[in-house]
Amino acid sequence: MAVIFVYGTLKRGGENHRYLDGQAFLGEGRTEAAYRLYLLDGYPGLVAADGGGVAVAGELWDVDEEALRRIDVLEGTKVGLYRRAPVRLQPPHDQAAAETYFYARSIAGCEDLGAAYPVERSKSDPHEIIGARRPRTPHPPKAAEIAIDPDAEAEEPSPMD
Ligand code: PCA
Repeated sequence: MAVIFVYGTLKRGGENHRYLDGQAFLGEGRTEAAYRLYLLDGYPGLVAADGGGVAVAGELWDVDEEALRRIDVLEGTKVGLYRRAPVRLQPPHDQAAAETYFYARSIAGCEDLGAAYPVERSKSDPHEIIGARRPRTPHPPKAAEIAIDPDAEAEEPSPMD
């Protein structure tokens, strides 16, 4: 048996969750704030951060050897797509000796997902398969995109000043 931390398509409701059929759900969890999450080709990739890491949300599962082997194949560990290695988690899972799938290729140009991958972004969304548009939640503007209005009135000085 092995404990894995899943943060992407393997989560409950995710495109590849069936790979965890019959395995034991141990609970939701978060990594230490030492990682970053990027959107690759419809699925996410976790990488170790050189500073500026976030606490990535996911799930802990206790899996048997057979399931682990199948998931290794799915994640392309032999072909260098992901690498399964120990991940540092926050309590109460900090002693779980969990491993996760680190993305092993370049994340250059990939969207930064922040601290979580919403499973509904999975590529197998039927709306996307039939080429229809589906509503996306708008991204919050980045700080640099929020216009500063130079004509905005300065606050009235208070009579106490
Ligand atoms: N599957 C694995 C790694 C990335 C992905 O989409 C997971 O869910 O953790």
